[in-house]
Amino acid sequence: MGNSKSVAAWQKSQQFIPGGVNSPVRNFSKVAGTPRFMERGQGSKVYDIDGNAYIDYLASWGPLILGHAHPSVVEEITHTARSGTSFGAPTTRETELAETIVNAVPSIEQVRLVNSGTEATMSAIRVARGYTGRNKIVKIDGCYHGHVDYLLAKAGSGVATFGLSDSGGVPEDFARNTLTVPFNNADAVRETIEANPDEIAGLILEPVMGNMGIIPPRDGYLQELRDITAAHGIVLIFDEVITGFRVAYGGAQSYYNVTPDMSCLGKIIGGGLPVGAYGGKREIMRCVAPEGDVYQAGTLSGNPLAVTAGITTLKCLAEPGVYEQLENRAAALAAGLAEATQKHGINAWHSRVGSMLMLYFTPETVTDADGARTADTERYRHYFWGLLERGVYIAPSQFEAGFVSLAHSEEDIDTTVNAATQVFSVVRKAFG
Ligand code: KE4
Repeated sequence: MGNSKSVAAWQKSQQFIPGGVNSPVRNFSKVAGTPRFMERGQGSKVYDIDGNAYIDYLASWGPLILGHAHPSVVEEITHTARSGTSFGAPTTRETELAETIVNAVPSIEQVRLVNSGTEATMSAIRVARGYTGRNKIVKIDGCYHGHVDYLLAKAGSGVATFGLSDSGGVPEDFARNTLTVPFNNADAVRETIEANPDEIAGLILEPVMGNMGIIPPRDGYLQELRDITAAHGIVLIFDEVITGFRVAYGGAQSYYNVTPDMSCLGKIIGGGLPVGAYGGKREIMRCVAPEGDVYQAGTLSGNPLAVTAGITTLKCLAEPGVYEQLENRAAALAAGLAEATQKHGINAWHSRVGSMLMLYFTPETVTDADGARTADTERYRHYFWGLLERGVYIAPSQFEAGFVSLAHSEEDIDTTVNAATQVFSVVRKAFG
């Protein structure tokens, strides 16, 4: 059906919006083509304005674990909207979502709802600094925590996609308190702490890296970070904006059985509407205004519509058998893709944790951001377009993640593997 309407829409959007998009990674610049303007989604599919249908593994970058336009979510949002959309006053729904999160996530005794993952991580770090009275933060090379000024150092996601080492517009002294270490290397953390005695407020990381493709923690790594930070009074912060309610109902911290001091959430807890959250031990959260002196606020924080979408989504995820289905579907997809790359002699590193997965076109083993950077992004570009032309929509960047939802059927998985098999034969020919 072509893409003439998306071409026209993009030409127009670029007149009014930088890059024609409201978030950089949407603009396909690293796969060199016209972004597809989406009209609607239903279950595992999205449909662009030219009428093309795609099996969707982007899932709006993670939130849509139930699939698009889930009937319960749509019904509850519609019902709620009829009573008003925002009051700027407390509602019992916010308490219901907070209680659900507290009961699900081991590290969280109290939680503050915000409007994005960026707000969540920014606020968590401010709390860690307020709680410890220290200034420095340790982050992991390749982890992305949203567009927080001082966390854009060596970030993943769009920063990596666009080959930026940092972001423009961030004064040097903003990043001065940010120390960066490689993933899966506990000694580097020990050395950094020794070099900055009693100065480090917090260590923030994605427990499974999801913004340089998918990179799992090596056995024992998270527990080592837990032990090191506890020994030095450093607040350990798991950024579970992607992994929260994704890899397990209790997030990566329950999947790996390591409990941080604070956690950040987003994406899935909003069910496709804007919700972020940060929380942790009650002793730490007491610092947050109005109870404490660490200020954080938001006009639409805990918004009734967004909170309703989140509550409904988490209720669906609490049903028996949900994570087994996600595991089975994602495992079948990963196995099919691995078989297809082997069949066509394609050097690829396959990585998956639960229903989030990615393949890297590299002969290397990927255990940190440097390993991910060995991936052949030109091959990935061919893979992306080959799948899109065959009705499969994956992340338009090697440095992102793919997501399987409860709406993906066995037929969707078979169709995807067949399409990938065709693409790998083309890639093999194109790249020898
Ligand atoms: P938001 O501010 O985009 O809601 O969340 C920021 C964020 C924080 N932490 C992690 C681990 C994240 O992955 C994100 C956002 N993820 C990116 C893509 N991986 C969102 C897509 C985009 O930037 O448009």
